[in-house]
Amino acid sequence: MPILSPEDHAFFAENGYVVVHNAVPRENLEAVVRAIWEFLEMDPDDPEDWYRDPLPPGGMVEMYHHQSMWDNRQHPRMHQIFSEIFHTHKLWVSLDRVSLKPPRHPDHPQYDHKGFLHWDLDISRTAIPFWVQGVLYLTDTAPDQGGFQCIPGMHRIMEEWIKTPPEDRDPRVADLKGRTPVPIPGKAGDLVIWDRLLAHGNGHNISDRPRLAQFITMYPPAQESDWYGDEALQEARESPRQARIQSWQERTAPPGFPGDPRRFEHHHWETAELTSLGRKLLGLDRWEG
Ligand SMILES: O=C(O)CCC(=O)C(=O)O
Repeated sequence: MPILSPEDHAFFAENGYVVVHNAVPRENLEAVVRAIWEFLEMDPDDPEDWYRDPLPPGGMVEMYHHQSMWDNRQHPRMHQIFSEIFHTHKLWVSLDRVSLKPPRHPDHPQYDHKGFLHWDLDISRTAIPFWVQGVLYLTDTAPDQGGFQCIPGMHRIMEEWIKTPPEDRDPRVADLKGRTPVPIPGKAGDLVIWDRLLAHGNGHNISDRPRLAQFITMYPPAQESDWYGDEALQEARESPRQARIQSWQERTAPPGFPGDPRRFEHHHWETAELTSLGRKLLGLDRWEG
């Protein structure tokens, strides 16, 4: 039975994003949350401990391969959701990070990240193939909690917008004139999938709780360069598949990601166990046909 309804597909076409509830079980979410605190070597119960290295001000956490993250990537429901978006089950999963965006704190102005909007591609490019990004909410996320935000529907006007660039436009930074970002609140377990043509980012956390999320997307393996970008793929040109496998096995950053200078995952954790689906989503086993 399909997970996405005809209404979900219509909403996605109209707005450029869709929210899918209960993408994975609650215990999976809790396991990633525990791993994030362990990785950061911070006390989840002591907010005074959240504003220091290795957490960068924007809250992007350079952790890629904990077993709990892989359990979400290889969860059959997660795979089915992306299969319905791409109309094929032969997909690879992104090796992406997690986010912990703490609430603003008067003593730590450098962590008062106001939020942003961008695209993860150079939108001055033409003929951009369909591709999506995704974020899994690990905890309930209120509109003021620094979670995902976007300009709904902007993907529909991008073709025209790209054709008429002002001289000074940075091709990855959204021109906000007359456009207001909309925060997308959600429950723990919600998966937001968005068309990459949508200007998106995350907001200002003015609540009293941290925002926690895992970035996950899937894509047909032939679209690998859409994930890494041409430059990073160049590094892995010899074999993008081998680069993925090595990143998983060694618990190191995939090509194109900054990585963690402490190499915490490599030193403290085991290589994640993969199911037969997980092996295919990584590229360790090939999809038939
Ligand atoms: O934090 C978010 O939800 C959005 C992050 C983002 O902009 C991205 O993954 O490209």
